[in-house]
Amino acid sequence: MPLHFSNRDGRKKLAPPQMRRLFQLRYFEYALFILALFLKLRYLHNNLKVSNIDMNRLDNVIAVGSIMLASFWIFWLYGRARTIALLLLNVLLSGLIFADLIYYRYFQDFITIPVLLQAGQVGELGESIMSLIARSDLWLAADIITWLVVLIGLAAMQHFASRRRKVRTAPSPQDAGPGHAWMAFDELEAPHAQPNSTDGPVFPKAGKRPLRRLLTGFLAFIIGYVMTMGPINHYKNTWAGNLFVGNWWNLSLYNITGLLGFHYYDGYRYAKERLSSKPALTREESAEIEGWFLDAAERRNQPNATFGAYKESNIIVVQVEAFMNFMIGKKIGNEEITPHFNRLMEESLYFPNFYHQTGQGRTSDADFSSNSSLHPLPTGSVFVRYPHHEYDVLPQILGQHGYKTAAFHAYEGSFWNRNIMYEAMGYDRFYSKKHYVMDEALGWSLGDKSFFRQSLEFMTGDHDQHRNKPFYSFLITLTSHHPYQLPASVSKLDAGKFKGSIFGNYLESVHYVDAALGQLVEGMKQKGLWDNTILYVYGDHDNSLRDKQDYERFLKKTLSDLDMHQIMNQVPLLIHLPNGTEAGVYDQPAGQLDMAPSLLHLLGISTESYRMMGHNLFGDGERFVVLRSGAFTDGQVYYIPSADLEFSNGQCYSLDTRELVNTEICRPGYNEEKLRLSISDRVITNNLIPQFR
Ligand code: GP9
Ligand code: MN
Repeated sequence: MPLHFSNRDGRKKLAPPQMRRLFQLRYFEYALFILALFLKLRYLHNNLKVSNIDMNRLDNVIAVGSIMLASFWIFWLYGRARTIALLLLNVLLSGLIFADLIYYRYFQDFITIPVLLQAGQVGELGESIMSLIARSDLWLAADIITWLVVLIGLAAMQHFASRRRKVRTAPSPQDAGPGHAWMAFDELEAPHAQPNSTDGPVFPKAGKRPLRRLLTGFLAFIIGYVMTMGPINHYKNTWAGNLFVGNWWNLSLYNITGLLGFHYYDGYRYAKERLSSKPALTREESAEIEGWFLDAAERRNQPNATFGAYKESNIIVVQVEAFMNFMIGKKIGNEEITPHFNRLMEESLYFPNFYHQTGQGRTSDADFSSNSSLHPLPTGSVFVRYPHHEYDVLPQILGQHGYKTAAFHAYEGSFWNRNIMYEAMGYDRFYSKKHYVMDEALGWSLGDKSFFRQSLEFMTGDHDQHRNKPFYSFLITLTSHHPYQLPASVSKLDAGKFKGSIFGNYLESVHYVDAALGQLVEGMKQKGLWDNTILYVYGDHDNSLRDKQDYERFLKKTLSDLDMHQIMNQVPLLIHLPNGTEAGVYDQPAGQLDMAPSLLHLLGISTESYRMMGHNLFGDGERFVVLRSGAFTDGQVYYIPSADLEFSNGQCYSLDTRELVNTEICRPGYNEEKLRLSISDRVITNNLIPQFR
């Protein structure tokens, strides 16, 4: 690429050889482009300020590879078209990085395609956008500005040179016109042009070489692909095995793929979920599903004395992290593990045969199932996969009945896609980590004691404009999250023989949460909420500790497969009604799907027109609890599916004798369980609820 200057008589002459060599590098501008984008990705990364996510050497390789994947095609262009394309691509990618950075500073998440399609989420930034921009963000535009300045400078140089020529000599055709400023770029494509030929062609033939450009583009793609996918596959085959299956958090995906890789994956994920054709339902199938819901509504809606008995009460739901049933009422040494919960049970309804019904979506599944009365999906989380489909969910229904509604969780709002999903569920507010003062740093985030105290302030605080409305508050605790490590100063339980083991740590964590629950109750009393609020407390899922020996040592008995299965799937449910009414132990099987219909029943809101699968815990109807794994119980039998999901290979137990019985006894239940799971899956994935309304 000979770089030309104009000499005094207006004729082109070559730049000095050193400079020429520099600019003769055919890929100089591309290398500059890659470097600039790479530095911008690093800039974004350094601004994320998130622990446990670093950018190591392999991540750098991914970053460069993913830039090449976005830009390989520019080699197919020629001369000025290529330069313009590169500049525009730079503006586009820099804009994306900038937009992600701003979005991240507010939502601790990255922009995804569903977010872009749903303007509300981005719009929420509104006036805060200015406060989210840092002066140093100008770095993101530095190279573009420089590039533009160089181009304008070149244009100006050419312009003045041609004016001088006009005065002294007759203008030659190629000296005139706006295209002149691009001459240097066009000539990048002409490495073999005659260096001394001042009148040579502006687009020398040698540079056009379409086949060579085509191959260069493909080569860039292949290099980019290998640099991106090589390390990602390495991560997948080592520590990140399941991340693309559950994909619960965009940040953990980013940790593997980098920013551009994340956007590619997001595009793929979106296309797979939205654009791939789902088998359409026949009219008969739709009618069957609709019929099932109508029957369920009839079974559920038997008005009795409790229907509407707590009309317009406030509701506080507490979904407690990894809170299991096996240690409720139990002691270690002489100490109760959950003393506050145990006291509260005396004036509450307690359901010892309550099951979590979660799948891969863990906490988000418990949340979804409890609020929508539908099953979670067999893979992934509904929060992440189908946040924009419609559901009959508690916050939305209660909002329509005059309640103010809020979700509370002192962690990153983006985790489990909550920012998006909570808006879609109709919550008025979502208080996430950024709303809380970190005055009790514990585990993943804020300790549950402070979380409850501050959440109560939000519910009742002076800033609350809807003070006279009843409220629905959905709280999710976090301190008792795996790996259950509490600082010694916070841990108040002596786990005895379990001390120092993860099982012991779990018991200590749960003991802390129990104390926090005690403080929540005290706080509710102090704020005058105790007698006009329904408190609904349940565990979200198991603790992921599956070593049978621990449970046998703790419970001091040998455990059968049935015992173990129940232990891992039972979480406690406690409902405290104003004035402690209806208190007692309720042995019937129940599950997370039962929350929405039961609470609506207490408030006197009929669930007849809602597509809900759960029971009314305050009615006398049948009880049939289906777990996402395909296990089920009706209170008489308990079916545990086999790994191959072949019915006859499963185990059918009598709950009366706790012995295995003929598997065929479980067949009717098995058929019903399969039907329910498939109805729920179809309602979610085919977005059937708006169709039924
Ligand atoms: C974090 C919390 C934990 O926000 O919901 O989720 P989990 O890992 O238990 O599903
Ligand atoms: Mn959880």
